[in-house]
Amino acid sequence: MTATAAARAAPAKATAPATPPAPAPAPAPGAAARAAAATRPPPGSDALAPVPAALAATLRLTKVMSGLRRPVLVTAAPGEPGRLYVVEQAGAIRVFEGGVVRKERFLDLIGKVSTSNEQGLLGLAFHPRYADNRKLYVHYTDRAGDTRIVEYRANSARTQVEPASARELLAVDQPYANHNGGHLAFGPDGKLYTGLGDGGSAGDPKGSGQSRRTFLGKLLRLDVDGVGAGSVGAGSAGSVGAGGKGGVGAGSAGGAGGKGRPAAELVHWGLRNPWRFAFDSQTGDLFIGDVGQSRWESVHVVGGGDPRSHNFGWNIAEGNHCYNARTCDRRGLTPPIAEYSHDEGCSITGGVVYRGKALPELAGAYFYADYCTSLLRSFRFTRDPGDTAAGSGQRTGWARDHWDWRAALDRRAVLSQISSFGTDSDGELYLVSLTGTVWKLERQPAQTGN
Ligand SMILES: [Ca+2]
Repeated sequence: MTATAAARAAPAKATAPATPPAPAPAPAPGAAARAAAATRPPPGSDALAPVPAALAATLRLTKVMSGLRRPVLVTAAPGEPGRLYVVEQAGAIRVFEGGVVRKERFLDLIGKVSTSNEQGLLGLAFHPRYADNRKLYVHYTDRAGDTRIVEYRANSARTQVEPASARELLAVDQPYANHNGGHLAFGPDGKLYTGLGDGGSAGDPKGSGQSRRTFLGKLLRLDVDGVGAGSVGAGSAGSVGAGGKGGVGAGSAGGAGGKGRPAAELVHWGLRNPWRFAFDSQTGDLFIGDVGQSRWESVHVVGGGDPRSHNFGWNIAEGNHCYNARTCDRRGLTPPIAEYSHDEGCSITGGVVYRGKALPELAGAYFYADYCTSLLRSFRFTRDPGDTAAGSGQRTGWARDHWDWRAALDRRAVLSQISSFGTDSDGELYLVSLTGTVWKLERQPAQTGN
């Protein structure tokens, strides 16, 4: 999210790639048809358009919480309808229920986390079987600024976390204070996914995005239910050598596996700062909002069940564009599905796919925003039917119904510093502002005029 102007100082020219596309591999039976399909977009356009007026007129944003301290997340726990958890960056998790934010903290890590602009308590996810096992996961930067992912268990009443239940799953050294990623979400495979930025500074000076020897600049996953000890190096088919040769992890505090720790697998790479990502609860599609450096903010999408490891290009490319060079070799890099330039924002806040009950006309719409300008948009992802067998480096699908919401939902321009999106147990959509406010997307009350 909050990359500073200083962090963006490195100049980069946005230039159309001069590199020709990679030569096609020898076709397998049926591959020609798939390749043809892969180059043919589905009906419709990916062009940005205002949300249809008839739809916009039925919706509104309603303020449901205020007075929070730098909130960065709202989420719900399985089996707890009517309750939301709010993460405050300084290290508190608070409960929202019955229209009020409870005074007592569900978890208090204040004093254990670092507090510069992009540091702190950054992520929270509940175990899919939380209703039975009361396990939850947090992602924070510790007092030294290094990344920690820790499992906790709630008390039997689920009113507070038991501090003594802490089990550290992953620790990664951070070379700089910014670009820490921080999100946590369980995937359709039951594994815990997290994103780490390139480590920080500007321009990825350590080359983390393109290095397979660091967890930085990656999307990772952990099998929190697996036996920790002995799983080092196990990896799995499709993992990018994470832990496999002991390469990754050797250079990271804690690294992959270790006593009581699950091995972390590299899933996707070439990311700069995947501050927020989300899975579509219906399709398993993965949406990653990757914060750009100087010119371009990107949304990457990987179809549910796609077994490949995608390289999204940083710091060879920034979105669809060469970074810091007129030409670059973008072969093997998977392009974003949507992007916008710094003429329209400065730091993307990846959102969620709407699968709620109240607004069925929004089913499948992925929302995202910009932290700096409160740009607010959505699109639907159409998976490329040919995108199954080939390697990383081709378009995974297409954006459709790409809508600009700001004029419709923020008529008085009150949205600012959008830090996150979230959903409640019904799948209804919330926007979180770092200024302390949480908004809910709702149906306008029926007009009862005379
Ligand atoms: Ca960092």
